[in-house]
Amino acid sequence: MPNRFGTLGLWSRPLFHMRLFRLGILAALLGCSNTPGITLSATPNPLTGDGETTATVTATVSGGSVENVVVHFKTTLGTFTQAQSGTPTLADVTVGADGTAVATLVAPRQGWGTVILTASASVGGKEPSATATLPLRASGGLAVSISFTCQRQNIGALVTGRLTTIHVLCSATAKDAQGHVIPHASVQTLAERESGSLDWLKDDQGVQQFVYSVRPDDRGPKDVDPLDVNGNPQAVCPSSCNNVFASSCQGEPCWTDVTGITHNPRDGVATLIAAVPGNPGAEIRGEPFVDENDNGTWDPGEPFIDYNGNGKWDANDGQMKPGLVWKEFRIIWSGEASIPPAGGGTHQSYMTRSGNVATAYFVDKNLNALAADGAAVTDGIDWSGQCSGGSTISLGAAATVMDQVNPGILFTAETGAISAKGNRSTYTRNIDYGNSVSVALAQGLTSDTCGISAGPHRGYDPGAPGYDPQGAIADAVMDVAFLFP
Ligand SMILES: [Ca+2]
Ligand SMILES: [Ca+2]
Ligand SMILES: [Ca+2]
Repeated sequence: MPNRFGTLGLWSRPLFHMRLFRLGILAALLGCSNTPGITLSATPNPLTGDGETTATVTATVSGGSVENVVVHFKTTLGTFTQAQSGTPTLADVTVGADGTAVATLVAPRQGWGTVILTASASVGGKEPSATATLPLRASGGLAVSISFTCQRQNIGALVTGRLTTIHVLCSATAKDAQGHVIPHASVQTLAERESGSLDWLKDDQGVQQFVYSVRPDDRGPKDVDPLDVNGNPQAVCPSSCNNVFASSCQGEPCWTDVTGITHNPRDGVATLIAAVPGNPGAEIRGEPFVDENDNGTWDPGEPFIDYNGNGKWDANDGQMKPGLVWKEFRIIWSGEASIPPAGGGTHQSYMTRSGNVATAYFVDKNLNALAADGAAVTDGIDWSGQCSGGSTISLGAAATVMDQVNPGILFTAETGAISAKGNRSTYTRNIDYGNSVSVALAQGLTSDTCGISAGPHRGYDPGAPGYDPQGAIADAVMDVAFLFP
């Protein structure tokens, strides 16, 4: 009412003052002489961190008129059902006649630590506030192991001009000391910086499902230095890799573009983490962290979960104590086929012929295999050919089915780490597609030059429950001329 004072005409001011006077009497009758205050409580305590259980958060305002008083709730973890879109950790609730305001907090998917709740309001010209803490507990008990995988391990997140969000279904299963699946386990996730987000979808009979989403403006995995044969990073791509496919190129293959960026397969590898509260002693890897540069240890800037809340990453100290059990999953972000200009390239897709077999090798700018995430056997390489001298060329197949299983980089099944770091052969698997070719020379010719074309068409967004696959691409066609026979 006071902020409307300026809009009142002179005639109404006496009336306004009368109202203030009456309000003052009312406030006095209600005990306005008390200092305005607010108290805060939450129940149940502790709260089960399963992403679904709710806590009732009650603020009680006293010491002044509660009419139209709004309590501002805030939480450090979880979300309020009363929150406005975009600010899930804030909620404004008007107090009732009894002086209380009630907010509903949906638990985070985190089974450890403490939620800190605050409530504040403007009462009787004061701004009282209160804080309450609400411990979280692991849903279904503590784990000794966790598994974590996604349905695809190579997605087209680096395709130039992509306008749609890519979705992939990922799942995590936590098991207890008896080897039983823990239902509704408090599995939380972590992703490499600027490399998409993992959102919990549901508990499917103890399997926690997450949707990994990559928006068009997610920048993607960190540009990392290529590794040498000993697995050590090298700032400059060695000249022995001037042709990345030559045997002289040892270690991780790489090339340097005109802007000075080294392109190597690990530039397209994003790491995702799932973690769950573990039995004392089950944590043996330290606090969960995203090893963006693949050196096996945490480096400044790498995302981590600060389980003990000391503000820094901690390695396992060998002590038997509670901690997080965690697992990473590495997923390749790949782009469109890197097609060489006329004359070829030594770090781009290429084609060879040996006898009557033509083989096309397709890589993206980071030398990674192309994502093939369409419906089963719908991703393929289209082949065609023509001879300049009029000979007849036949291809064994007009289309070759693309590999939808192998992601291109060889990952170790147990740890998800890149297999045999520093070994070139582990970075360039399954990039080749072959086709048999036969040429019937035109009459009078002893040889003929025939062009062979190969071009992939594929889906690069697998989709997830509730999200249709959207990304499809016809890569540029690679044309190479060979002299036959
Ligand atoms: Ca690089
Ligand atoms: Ca690291
Ligand atoms: Ca820490």
